[in-house]
Amino acid sequence: MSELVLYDFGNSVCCQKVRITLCAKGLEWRAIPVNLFTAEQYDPKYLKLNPKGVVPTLVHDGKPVIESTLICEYIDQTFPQPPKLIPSDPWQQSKMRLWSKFVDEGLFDGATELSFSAMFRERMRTMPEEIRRKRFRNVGDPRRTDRFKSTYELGVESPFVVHAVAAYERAFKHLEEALGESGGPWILGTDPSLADINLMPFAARLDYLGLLDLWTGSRPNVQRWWAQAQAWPSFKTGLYDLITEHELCEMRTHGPKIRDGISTHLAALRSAN
Ligand SMILES: N[C@@H](CCC(=O)N[C@@H](CS)C(=O)NCC(=O)O)C(=O)O
Repeated sequence: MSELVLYDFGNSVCCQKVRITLCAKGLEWRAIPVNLFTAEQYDPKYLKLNPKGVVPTLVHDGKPVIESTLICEYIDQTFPQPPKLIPSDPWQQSKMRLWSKFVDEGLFDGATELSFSAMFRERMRTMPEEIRRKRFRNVGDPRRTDRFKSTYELGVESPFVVHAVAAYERAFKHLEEALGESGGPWILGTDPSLADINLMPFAARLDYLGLLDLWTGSRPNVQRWWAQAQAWPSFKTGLYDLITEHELCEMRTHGPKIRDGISTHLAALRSAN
């Protein structure tokens, strides 16, 4: 019997991708929490497993796998029991991987900036200076420090929040079209794949922040996809059920405070296009 250990952090969107994948494959795992707010990700022992100092890391029988997109692919390939989450047809595979790219090339940073401007910023204000400095620290990615600092200082007026709004707009525009072409209910057609799993935590984050309808209001295919995703048992067990009441309450309380600012950015973006 193989052992799966997931280095994990509560409401992390990247960890949620991995947990949904594990649930979809019917796998059990042992979670080891890494508290990002007390800098546990920079513990030298953890950095040996994940040199970027980020979660998730999956350790399978002693072998560490990093990067959530790669972890999800690793799980599907290592545990071949149904459901198959990577399609076997190469063209379908390329369509599936397009969604990993949407996430890794914009949506992940976007979700971080929106969450940061809405709620982590509030949390950081009340932190002791020493801990706050550690939050700005990074292991070799000065772009992340720039983003964190800008959003900490400027909130919703940070240019990185504008980039976040644009990344979500590109993704949802494409999703509406892709679902129209595949006929749904999932991105590639009749079965859920890693394309859907990749996207679920990013839609969920907007939903819990009370912002999702800004993007889905005029997109009926996306609305149907989101309803279907929420009803999928692996979404419930891998994401929704693992969010604490406190985390849900934090998102629901702080999200609406940035809604007007986000609407303004979105309107400006749409009228410029
Ligand atoms: N590309 C990485 C990104 C991982 C990542 O940045 N995870 C966030 C949590 S969602 C993190 O650990 N951040 C570290 C921090 O906030 O200090 C992946 O997909 O695994």
